[in-house]
Amino acid sequence: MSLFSVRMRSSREEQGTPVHISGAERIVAETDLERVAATFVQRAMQHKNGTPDFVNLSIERVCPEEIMSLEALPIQTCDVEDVEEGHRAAHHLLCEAGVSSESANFAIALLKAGPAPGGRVMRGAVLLDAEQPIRMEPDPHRGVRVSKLDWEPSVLESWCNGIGHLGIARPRVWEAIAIASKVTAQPEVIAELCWSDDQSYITGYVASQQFGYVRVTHLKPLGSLIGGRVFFIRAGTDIQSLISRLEKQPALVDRLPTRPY
Ligand code: PML
Ligand code: MG
Ligand code: MG
Ligand code: MG
Repeated sequence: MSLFSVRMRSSREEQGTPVHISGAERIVAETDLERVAATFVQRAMQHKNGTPDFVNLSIERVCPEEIMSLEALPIQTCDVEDVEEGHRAAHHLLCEAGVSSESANFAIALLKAGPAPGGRVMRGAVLLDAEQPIRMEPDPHRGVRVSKLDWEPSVLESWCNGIGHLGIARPRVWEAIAIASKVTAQPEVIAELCWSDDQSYITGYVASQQFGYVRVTHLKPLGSLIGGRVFFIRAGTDIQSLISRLEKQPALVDRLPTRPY
């Protein structure tokens, strides 16, 4: 069976600069290509953050032997009252995972202000040194876009059935878990911090192999278009090698967490 990586990203031009609106990723069988491509076009055109004037849809064959097998991170939820408490919780979780207090604070401030130059959102993630607050991604406009990943369909189905009672069996959550599972599986990555750039969505997460995917229920004010991802990396990391795996190595979540959710 042939597998294909299908990717979409959309943007609109503002004062001569393309501003990221949305993106999506799947790895699918050839027989599913047309259907998935159509849902991505629909998703791009109907995004809550606005109508794009540029949509890039790409389809690329994936070599099954190259696929990295991933275990889904287990989920926990940290309920907080407001943004301030959410940021304190995220800071605490990051420090427990091995990130320095300075780097954690820097990342939170960066996602609050908009990580790209001019306080804009980035298409990809920031790479931040976990010890000192130094950005390592080569292009701060673009960042590092985690790519070529998906869930194995039967594993996703079991996952949805298993966490049904939590009410979070939705694409936004399982796509974020796939990203966090691929990112934290890299030995150079200690943790990830994320909150959405979608103005209607305020829950974000801190992910690490140590604690799993910890949802923090309030990380930004409702109505804010600013969000993104920060990956905290070990000092001395070979940045090009890490970026190449995150962006190019196909990966499938094909195992449920061995620990309970
Ligand atoms: C996004 O929408 O871009 C990221 C969503 C992160 C949080 C998902 C969740 O509710 O667990
Ligand atoms: Mg989004
Ligand atoms: Mg996004
Ligand atoms: Mg790791």
